[in-house]
Amino acid sequence: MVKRIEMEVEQGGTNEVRPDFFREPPVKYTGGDLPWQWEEDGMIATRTGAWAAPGCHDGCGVIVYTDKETGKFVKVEGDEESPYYQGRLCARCIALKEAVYHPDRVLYPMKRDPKDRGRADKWERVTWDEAYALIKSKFDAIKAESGAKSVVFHLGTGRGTAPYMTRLQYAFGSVQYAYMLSGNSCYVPRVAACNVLMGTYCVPDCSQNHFDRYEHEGWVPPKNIFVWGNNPLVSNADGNLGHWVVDCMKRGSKLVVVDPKLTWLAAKADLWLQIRCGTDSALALAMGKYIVENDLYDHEFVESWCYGFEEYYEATREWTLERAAEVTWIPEEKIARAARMMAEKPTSVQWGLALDMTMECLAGSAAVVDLWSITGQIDIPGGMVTVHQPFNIQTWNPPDPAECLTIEEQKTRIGGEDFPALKYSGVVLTQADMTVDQMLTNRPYKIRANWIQSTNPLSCTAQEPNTRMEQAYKNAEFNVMVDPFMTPTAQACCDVFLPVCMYPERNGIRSIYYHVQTTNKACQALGESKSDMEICWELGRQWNDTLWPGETLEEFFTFTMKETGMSFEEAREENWIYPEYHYEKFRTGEQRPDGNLGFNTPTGRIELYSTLFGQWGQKPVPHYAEPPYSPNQVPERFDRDEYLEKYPLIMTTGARQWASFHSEHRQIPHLRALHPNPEFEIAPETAERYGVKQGDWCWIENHLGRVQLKANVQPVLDPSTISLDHAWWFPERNPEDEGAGCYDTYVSNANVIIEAGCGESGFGNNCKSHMCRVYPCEPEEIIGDTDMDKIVERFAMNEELV
Ligand SMILES: Nc1nc2c(c(=O)[nH]1)N[C@H]1C(S)=C(S)[C@@H](COP(=O)(O)OP(=O)(O)OC[C@H]3O[C@@H](n4cnc5c(=O)[nH]c(N)nc54)[C@H](O)[C@@H]3O)O[C@H]1N2
Ligand SMILES: Nc1nc2c(c(=O)[nH]1)N[C@H]1C(S)=C(S)[C@@H](COP(=O)(O)OP(=O)(O)OC[C@H]3O[C@@H](n4cnc5c(=O)[nH]c(N)nc54)[C@H](O)[C@@H]3O)O[C@H]1N2
Ligand code: SF4
Ligand SMILES: [Mo]
Repeated sequence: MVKRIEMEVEQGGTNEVRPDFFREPPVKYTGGDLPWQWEEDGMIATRTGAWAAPGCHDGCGVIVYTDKETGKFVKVEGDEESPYYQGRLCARCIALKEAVYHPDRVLYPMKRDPKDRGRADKWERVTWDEAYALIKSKFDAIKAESGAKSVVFHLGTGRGTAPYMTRLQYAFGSVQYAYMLSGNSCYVPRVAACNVLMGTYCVPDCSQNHFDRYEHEGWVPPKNIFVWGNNPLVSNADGNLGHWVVDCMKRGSKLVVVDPKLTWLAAKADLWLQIRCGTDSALALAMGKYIVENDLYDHEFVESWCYGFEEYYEATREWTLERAAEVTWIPEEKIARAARMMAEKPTSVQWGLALDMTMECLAGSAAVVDLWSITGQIDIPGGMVTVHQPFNIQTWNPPDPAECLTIEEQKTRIGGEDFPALKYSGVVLTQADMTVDQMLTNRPYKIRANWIQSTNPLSCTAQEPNTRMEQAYKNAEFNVMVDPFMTPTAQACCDVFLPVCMYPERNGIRSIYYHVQTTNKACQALGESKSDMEICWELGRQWNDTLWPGETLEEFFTFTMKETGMSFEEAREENWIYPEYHYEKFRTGEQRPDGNLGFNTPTGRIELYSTLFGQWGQKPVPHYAEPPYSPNQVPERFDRDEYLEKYPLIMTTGARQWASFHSEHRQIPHLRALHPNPEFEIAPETAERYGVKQGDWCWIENHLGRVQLKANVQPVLDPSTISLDHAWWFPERNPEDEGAGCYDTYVSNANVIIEAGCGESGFGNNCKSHMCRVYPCEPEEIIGDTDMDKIVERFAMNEELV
């Protein structure tokens, strides 16, 4: 049945991770009947993109209303004309005013003697010029003595800052762009898997590439949508608005949800696969085997456009329905039904973080890429459409280091040589765990300073924050924080604080995959706060002004969006710009820089058998690895039976919440009221078994320590599994407690009990599958419920500013 494929397409793609070669089709669609700014009821209405700060992935189209007389922020509303968002808005945007006028916003640059780290009372106000001069002199001295590589630049999850901070670090000369999540396991592994196998990235086609959306001629809704390890209604992550899934369901799409938890979407799904945490790869392999053996795959697509089908099939051979059901705990007939639905056309997959958060996540994501490839879903209406940055605008990816640094400088990137897969994510990051190791051990050389912008590793990003991350930062002689709020990381570890402004107070460019939109300043920034763009531009020009063309920041924006043929101001007038979208680009040569047919991979095809993985000494075909901590195994250094007797429960963490973006928004009264305390979900029978009642404060414990969260007893999880909030800290608590104890940073932070470490590709971690036990806290240990009256009082808007 399975035959070896002969090569028909041109070979020799490059797997370029930066798809800068794409020439946009000449057709551009701009839109909106209303202009970018107008007057309404004594207010000025400004159209903008709601990216950050405060943080969100999605940058929805909104209208910010400001007082015509005072210029002050009044309210924000959804932009109904915006094709992407169509007027939808979630709680975090609705509560924006409380963030803008928050009493705890830092409004002036500050410095503190490193010997006073942890002391809230020791910050001293300085001018921007003083702050820049101090940073420049410290960084320059370190560069002269130890090389620019000894300064690491840290950024958190995707927000508008990345291309500016990386340009700043390249202007200084450092290649060390770090992200402190163990195994860099957010989004970049999925992107790397796609780039390695397909030479491009792809997303489900919910019509978002077309400015006329669901009306677009030629678009059809997916027959089936798989929501796999993702909760898009809450997270709106990675360029997908959760509403689109529902919009497609209304137009007939069926839904398959792969999730250990009965989410809102799972409850509405045609098929819910309640998977055991960390076993997604086994499910994908079994579906693949079923599809091949039942002759459900797309013969034309596989024969013409895929490489290594035979080897792929071989890799799935052991994954009988029976074996997969044993490993994943999903009944055989459901796996078979899912496989049949996957093979129907068009089917698309909205995947998520759970696929990144296993140790062998690259292999797991590859197994899913293989499913949509062998069933021929690629670049067809309603299927998996390939995307890139429109007009090559660098608003998400950083600039290519090759444009800015010498080859020698580029080679110093921590983990770069050890983990070649890293650079295939398109974001040229260091390997997180090696970076922390080096910060801790000074080997092979000391990391002497850190620039930390838009990330809060002690409360959120880093695993083992209390025993690794904090010490790692403290081991450096000079740390700079750039954030709108004082955070535990800044309070415990930093020496200079640069305050950033909120999104209604800044200009910028928002673009992800489908369109370009400017972020438009609607009101003056409070105090002396500045945007990330301004800060990076002002300081970066002092190091190397050739990297920052233009006399003003807006001229620099015009430079970065030059392929639109418009200036920043002209683009603002147009509201949003969509390039014309083409399907099936692999059949027309649009998928490769050399214009040949096929895909931009070494074989010119989708590599079910990955020649690159092979070159790097990794398995070229997808495979499954049991999580390091699971009911079936624990690392060898433990006695397995003893460990599992002590810590019998599976623990997943970090399922997104409506009221917060990671560690943010805990200080916003209306949002805190929606979710006032750190919680974990537990099935009723498990709760009963461990003497836990609804609302009990409990310890969740394993060999790394214990954290305290409140029980939410819900029949949404298998009795074997509990699900913990992540990123909890308590901004209302007094930072007078010195050091990392400030804001009770480690009391309820799930990462305290998640082991740091990555898989063989350099990607992957244990955040969504670990082991633990649960027991109620003794009364005297309980941190106590959040007193909302106190929160409302403590965080009332700053009346002097409103
Ligand atoms: N246990 C567990 N841990 C996890 C996860 C999990 O699922 N489970 N998820 C992980 C994932 S996927 C990620 S991406 C990380 C996220 O980790 P982080 O990126 O660190 O998350 P945040 O808390 O959103 O961001 C930190 C800071 O950015 C500031 N900020 C917001 N907007 C801006 C801005 O525009 N400019 C600047 N300069 N600052 C801004 C906020 O005030 C906040 O203090 O957490 C990871 N941690
Ligand atoms: N409101 C809000 N939105 C956010 C964020 C936020 O903090 N708050 N963070 C942003 C960031 S940085 C990211 S990366 C995205 C992440 O957004 P998503 O990809 O949606 O990630 P999660 O919500 O962490 O997890 C999604 C689902 O995976 C399930 N899950 C847990 N373990 C497993 C498993 O082993 N297998 C499978 N198949 N499913 C599992 C969870 O139950 C959950 O329903 O959200 C972004 N958007
Ligand atoms: S997804 Fe929600 S919070 Fe994020 S920008 Fe859009 S409306 Fe605002
Ligand atoms: Mo993330």
